[in-house]
Amino acid sequence: MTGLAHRLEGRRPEAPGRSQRTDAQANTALGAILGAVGMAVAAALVIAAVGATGGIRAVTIVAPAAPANGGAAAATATEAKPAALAAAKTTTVKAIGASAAAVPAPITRTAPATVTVDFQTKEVVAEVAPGETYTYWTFNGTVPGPMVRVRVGDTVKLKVANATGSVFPHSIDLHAVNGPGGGATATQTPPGKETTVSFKALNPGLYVYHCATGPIPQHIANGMYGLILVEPEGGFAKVDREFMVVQGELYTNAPRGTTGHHEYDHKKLLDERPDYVVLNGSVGAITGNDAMKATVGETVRIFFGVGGFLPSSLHLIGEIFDKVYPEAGGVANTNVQTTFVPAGGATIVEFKLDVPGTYALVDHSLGRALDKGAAAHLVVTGAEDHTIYGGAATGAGH
Ligand SMILES: [Cu+2]
Repeated sequence: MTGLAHRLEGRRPEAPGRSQRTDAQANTALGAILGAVGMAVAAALVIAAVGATGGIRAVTIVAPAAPANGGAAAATATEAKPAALAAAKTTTVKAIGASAAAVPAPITRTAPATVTVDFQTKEVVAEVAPGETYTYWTFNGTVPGPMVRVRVGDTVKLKVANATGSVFPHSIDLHAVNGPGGGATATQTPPGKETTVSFKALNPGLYVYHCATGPIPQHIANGMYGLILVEPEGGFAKVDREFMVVQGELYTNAPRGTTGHHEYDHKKLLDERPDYVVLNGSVGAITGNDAMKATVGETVRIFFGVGGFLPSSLHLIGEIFDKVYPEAGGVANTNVQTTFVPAGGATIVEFKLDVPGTYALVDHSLGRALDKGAAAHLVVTGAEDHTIYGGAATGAGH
């Protein structure tokens, strides 16, 4: 995918009700992509409440070109006209996306322990893109919720407190649990109430957690998912950087790019036609100031999960995963270009950085990345090595 140019640009102002046709045309070019602005997000760890701060973030399509054939335009001309949206709501959190750097530190203890994890479920209003608001349902006010890190053999005592201001009950199903509903049967929690559940982490690996209150697909689509890592005995090999990225979708009553307040659209969810496919909650959440950052020569590990319903073909443009734990299981593969991550699944990828530049982590079902938001940036600084890469490392927009 080295032919894809990355460009960092501010978001182009768009008229309300912009049709999808522009996206389709831009898509055929596969040329200039992925711009972003962003700001910091407060980290969110286990055993702690999470607060998010931040600002506007976006990925925009630039330089739309005429389609190579008229097919794409003709097909999209039949798309239903986007709904006129109500005005954007006042946001109750500045940025919904959890920081990719919000990974708890590796566990150094050599014996199991009892670990306390507190979740607060909160319904908040935030921007999915500038001028486009959505009512997210969250664990601790961010999407994804805080990453939990425990060790195999640990006993986890987990509390779910549903905020007083919530409208709906919520709960948690952790795929790391051996027990009914993954904890969901014990944690159905009305607004203003608390529930608890405990479990022993028997199986090492990286697991998705999500709300499991009906209608479950809606609770998940609205942002109620995250990752729990159960470290194996002895932990993982040491790396220089660890990041957390979780993919999800938003199904709304107007296409991405339509300003105003977007409402959940159940039919689109059933049809699996999301308007947004996002990495960490909103378009461009892991770009600009909030991009992942590393230095040439460093080793990087990304904990990646799919909280939503579309499987992800995870690819880092311009790099190769030296090691992948497929489906986050116990056996590693090596030298992988793209790894497949199922809905409700996860993976762990590791790689060493050889050349500086801006690298895009994408779902290689590229319409999701280029048009719908599923792209994150890794900014690598350091010395060039022209024996490894002889092209421009800081080309247009980098
Ligand atoms: Cu819920």
